[in-house]
Amino acid sequence: MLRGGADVDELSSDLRCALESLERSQVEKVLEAAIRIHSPLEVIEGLIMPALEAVGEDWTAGKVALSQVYMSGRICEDLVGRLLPAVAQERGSFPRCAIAVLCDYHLLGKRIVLSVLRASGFNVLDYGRMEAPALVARVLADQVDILLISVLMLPAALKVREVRAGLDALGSRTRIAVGGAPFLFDPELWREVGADAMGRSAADGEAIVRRWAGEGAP
Ligand code: B12
Repeated sequence: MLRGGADVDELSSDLRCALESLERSQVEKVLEAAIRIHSPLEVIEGLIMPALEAVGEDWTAGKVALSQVYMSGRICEDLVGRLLPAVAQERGSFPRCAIAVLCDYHLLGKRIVLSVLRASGFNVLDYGRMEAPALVARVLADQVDILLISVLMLPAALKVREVRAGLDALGSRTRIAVGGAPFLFDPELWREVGADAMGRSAADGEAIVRRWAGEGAP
């Protein structure tokens, strides 16, 4: 999302170093420099997200400890909260949207998607983290039109099937949009678990909701 160039490469590598060494003040400095040139969403999706993914890869390769992944996630969660735009004017009650993290504890992606949708004026219920049966019950009780599900673990992604089956069994017409790492790793997975759409970013989430709300191209 960020335009390439020396400044972006430098910012990316500075951010990754600052995160891995857990120097919060340095992370703040890099983000302050980035925000002078780019929009908050560009900074989040073009810099923070890839930096966290790189930290995750370094953990997989045994180069950093899980505590570093955890702390860098916490630092980013906090700073992203400050970067996200304030809630904009609401558009009214249609479509009724809700968002949840299904069965896992990776919460940052959901938080960003939620904030972007709210900033665009959509009234989105935040269900936090839920298991599949409780999620189905809640969606039915709230008569949700669009359910956004965020997952970062493959076993959690497979649980979307349970949500779909539970909703179908009770005659619900709720549409499901999914996002998160397993769907990025396997681009066909969203169809296999019975979702109606998949988004790679918060901006995609907004585009999906707009389309289903009848605001965009079909
Ligand atoms: C930070 C992190 C953690 C932190 C989470 C902190 C927190 N509060 O969220 C901690 C340390 C707790 C953690 C723990 C674990 N983690 Co972890 N973690 C990560 C890491 C490095 C980054 C995740 C992140 O926050 N990214 C930044 C956010 C902004 O990105 P995002 O969530 O993808 O969301 C964006 C898009 O995907 C999209 N999006 C997301 N959801 C949705 C939904 C919709 C509807 C739409 C449209 C779009 C959308 O928009 C978002 C904004 O742009 C990833 C690496 C990766 N490649 O993702 C591993 C990763 C997800 N973790 C992994 C693992 C294995 C674990 C642990 C099992 C480790 C362990 N052995 O204990 C535990 C499990 C915890 C659990 N049960 O949930 C694996 C998952 C593998 C898999 N596919 O199953 C990954 C992929 C690392 C790896 N390469 O192996 N983790």
